[in-house]
Amino acid sequence: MKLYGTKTSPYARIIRIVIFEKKLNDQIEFIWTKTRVPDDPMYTINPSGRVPFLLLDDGTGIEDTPVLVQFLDNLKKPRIFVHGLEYFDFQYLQIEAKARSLLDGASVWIREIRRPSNEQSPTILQHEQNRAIRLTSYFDKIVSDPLLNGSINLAQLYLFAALDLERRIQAFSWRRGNANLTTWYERMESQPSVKASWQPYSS
Ligand SMILES: N[C@@H](CCC(=O)N[C@@H](CS)C(=O)NCC(=O)O)C(=O)O
Repeated sequence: MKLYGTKTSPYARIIRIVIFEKKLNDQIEFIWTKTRVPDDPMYTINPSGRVPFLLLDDGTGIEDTPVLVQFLDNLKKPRIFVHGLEYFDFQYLQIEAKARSLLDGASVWIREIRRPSNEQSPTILQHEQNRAIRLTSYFDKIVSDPLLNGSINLAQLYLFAALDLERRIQAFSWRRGNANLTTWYERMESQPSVKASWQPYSS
């Protein structure tokens, strides 16, 4: 199996963490790729062109972070991500949804920053910055919740991957005023799977 991702994709980072958590790294080759390439031959097997994308040995493929987490977790037992929590625990589901909102919003923010400056929308930049401020402040208040500190789950990974985008968005200075979140992020950063999944953006 091959996992296609870019070094800058926070979603690909999440799947890399999952692969290291599940100790599947000897079965899955990481392929660093480029997205948004016109006429990319990959579009025949991955029509959306999005990463992370897992190419299976039978030539078919899987995309989308939550689907990939379920697939990989099911591939090798015991399951550590899929254990019922995500189906029935609405408190957990809400935390996961808000963490995903932070990541999705920050991803829109980066896309806007990366456009030529005369094409950037100040309205979108401001909107995403405001959303990120509200959500990081929310998470600072609830980050001691056992769901964000117990056994690893997708909510924690969405939140971590979103906060990690401070490396790419200068204005995303979420640490200021969010001491609890800062401590939480630093603990996550020191986890072996999180460390193993790290890539510098430049190389
Ligand atoms: N919903 C998807 C989002 C993945 C996504 O947006 N990936 C970005 C990179 S961070 C991408 O592939 N962009 C390329 C494009 O839009 O063509 C997931 O959860 O995996």
